[in-house]
Amino acid sequence: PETIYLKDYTPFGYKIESVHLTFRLHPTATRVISKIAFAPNPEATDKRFFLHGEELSLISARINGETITPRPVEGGLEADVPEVPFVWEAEVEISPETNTALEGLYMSSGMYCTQCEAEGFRKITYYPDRPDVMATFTVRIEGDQPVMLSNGNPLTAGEGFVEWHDPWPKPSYLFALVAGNLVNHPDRFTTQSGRDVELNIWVRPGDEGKCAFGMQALKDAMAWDEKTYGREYDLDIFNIVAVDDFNMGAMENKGLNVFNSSCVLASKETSTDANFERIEGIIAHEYFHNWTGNRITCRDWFQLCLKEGLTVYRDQMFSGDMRSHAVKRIEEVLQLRARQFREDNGPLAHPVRPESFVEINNFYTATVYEKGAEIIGMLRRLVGDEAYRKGCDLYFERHDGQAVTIEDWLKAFEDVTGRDLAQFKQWYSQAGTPRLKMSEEWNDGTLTLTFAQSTPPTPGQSEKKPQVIPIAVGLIGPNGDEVVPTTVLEMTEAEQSFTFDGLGARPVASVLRDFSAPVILDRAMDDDTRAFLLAHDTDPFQKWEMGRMLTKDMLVAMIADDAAPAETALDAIKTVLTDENLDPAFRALVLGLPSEDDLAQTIFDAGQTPDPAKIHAARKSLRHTLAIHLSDVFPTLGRQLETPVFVPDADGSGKRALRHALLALETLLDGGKAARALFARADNMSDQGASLQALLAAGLGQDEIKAFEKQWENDRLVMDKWFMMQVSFAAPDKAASTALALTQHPDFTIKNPNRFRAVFGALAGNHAGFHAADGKAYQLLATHLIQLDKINPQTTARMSGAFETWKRYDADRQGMIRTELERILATPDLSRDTTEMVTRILS
Ligand code: B3K
Ligand code: ZN
Repeated sequence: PETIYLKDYTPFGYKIESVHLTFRLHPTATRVISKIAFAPNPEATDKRFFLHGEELSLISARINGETITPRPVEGGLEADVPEVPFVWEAEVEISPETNTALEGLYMSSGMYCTQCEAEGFRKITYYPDRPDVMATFTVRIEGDQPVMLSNGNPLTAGEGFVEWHDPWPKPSYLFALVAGNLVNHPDRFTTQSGRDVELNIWVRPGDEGKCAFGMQALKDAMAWDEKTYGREYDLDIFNIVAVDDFNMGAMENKGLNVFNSSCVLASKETSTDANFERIEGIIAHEYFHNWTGNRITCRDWFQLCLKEGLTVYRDQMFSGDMRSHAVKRIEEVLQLRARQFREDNGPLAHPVRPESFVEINNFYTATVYEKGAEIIGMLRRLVGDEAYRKGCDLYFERHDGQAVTIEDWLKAFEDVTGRDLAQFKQWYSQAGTPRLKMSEEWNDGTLTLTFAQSTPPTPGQSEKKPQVIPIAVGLIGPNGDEVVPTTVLEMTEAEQSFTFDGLGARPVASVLRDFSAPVILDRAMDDDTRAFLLAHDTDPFQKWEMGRMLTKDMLVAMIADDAAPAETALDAIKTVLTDENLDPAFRALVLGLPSEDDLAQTIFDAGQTPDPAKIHAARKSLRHTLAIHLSDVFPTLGRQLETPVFVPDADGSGKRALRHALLALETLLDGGKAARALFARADNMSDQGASLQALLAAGLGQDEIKAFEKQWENDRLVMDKWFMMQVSFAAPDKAASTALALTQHPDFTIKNPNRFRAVFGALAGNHAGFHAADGKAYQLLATHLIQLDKINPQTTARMSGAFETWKRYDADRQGMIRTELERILATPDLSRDTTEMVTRILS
């Protein structure tokens, strides 16, 4: 397969004035008739008229009304065209029903829907399917479906047809069409300038009762973007549709967002607190794309982080405002470390703005999204809140209606601040997680902090340059009072010192507050100092981080030499846990132990080979010790944390999170009594799911698993949880056989990405089970990836990332994984998506 390079970018030879599309819907023979007004692009030198097109049957093509015969070429067609404006017309036939890749126009539960980002529009009609070609679309849909939707505002409707017009120029990846038997949950929103907007969430009949929460999230997001960024909605209607078969979370098509039903449908009976939080965040994310992505889009796919990193940053700030910034930041860092650091420290490491790709869908990664968002956070910290807002305003004003680059984004901030952001820009081009080594010196009232930065080599990048690292620091005096509030040190050199003088007594430095940069801080610190900061730090992130370091070190010692858990650490955790002045959600996070995957990486980074079975055993043993150590506080705390009425807000979910964390520990001691009681009386999925998980984690719960299935057999989204939990909590020697047995269940299907992920995502996430010494889990996953690749390359490629950490492990495991990866690669007709991923993982 061909590799595409950023350096090869050239503009398309033609501009588009308008696009008219007619769809005659049919499950296996949909006709798409296009009429596109082209004009030569004066800024382009390459005048080749090439239109992308894949899996299309061309019926006819015309230029200025005259029938022509275009030349078929790899990935599309070419034609000879006039050097003046002309009209292109084509009719093609496509088959939505047999489109199992869920890209282009496909069918899900009897309903037509589309997914065009990144390059799906070329499976709908011949078109310059690249983000820098923007045009206004008018769409006519002919068919007998009760509801037929496209982008923009409704134009006309009649017997068997509807027409839509989108006045805002957009690239083809934002095109959408939905048609089916849908019902809506309607609402309205008035924008700050007085535009009255009709809002709808469209779902399958029966799901109407699960839309209210998503609708409120949408209205909150609309109001937030006006208040925080001055950005207003720009059409008369905003539609959201829930779809069961979807490769990712959701899609920001202009005026017609399409959602994986798991990311929009919510009810207290069927959704956990974590589901509610995620739904709120994703609805906001897709809505925010209307400005960061749609009105201003990417020049080419290498600039993906321009819209994704920025939009993730925006949704993170929104969620923080809606809930708690402290808790949200800790959750973000947990995610970043679990997904992005893992990626950045393995064979799939790539810059936030990659320089080449084979299949762009493989670059919708934690690095582009999450590290991309961290870069925006650092930029804001460096320029300050006011200049950040001014820079954004300038960016919106200057580039509205354009397809732009990271350079354009940064230029807006250079122009409002007068700063040179050249070195800062390296965050976009240099892959790998920087290591920041810190040492300190105390001399007569002066504290000197010295930092040395280095980034290990990553694929294709052996040499790394120093980056700009904002290090937020505060100082805590010996009596626990803060003597220097947060200040941001701006590190630009490979090694650099910063001094604080005029200090009375030697303070303790709180470093990298709020996780001010996505780096790995290496700092020698004893348990007492950590316990001190855990008790006194005013920065919630660092406070949590100290607890995390205490438990991590304790676990690493237990794994290495079967050491007993350290009393200082256990006591420090208990103190935080029982501190009623602290948010329960925060306390729950302090009680959470580092994951087995995290421990494996830590052990590997320290130069040792992680043993998954030992890691699992140590974590289990620490959980048991913690349970005993905390058992005297269970009754009182449990009572304080009751939430008689379920409200999925920060307060309610925080209390439940802590109560569930305690319940999981208690279940290790009481034979499942408390968990069974909660399971029996639960009136919401948070309680029901958490009690079932507590039982499963303790090796109990088989009766409850049966009851749960009986209760929820007709609810797909809840059944995904049922599949997932059993694999996630299976004992290491049972994980592969549990997954295999579940694939025989009548409700298992590899065609539905949510169901496939429920079983195999859970298998890959069960660290000790996935890495069980017999290699059965590796084999099982590889076998199913090979099957899925024929049906859905995108999800296959994504799931192959389960193997990305293979070089951490011993020679036996590496050998077994290599065998499986080579087996996948040897599959005849393996997709471009999976071929690229597996090749990179193996390299
Ligand atoms: N932009 C889409 C992701 C498209 C993924 C294509 N494989 C959703 C989002 O980030 O909002
Ligand atoms: Zn996005």
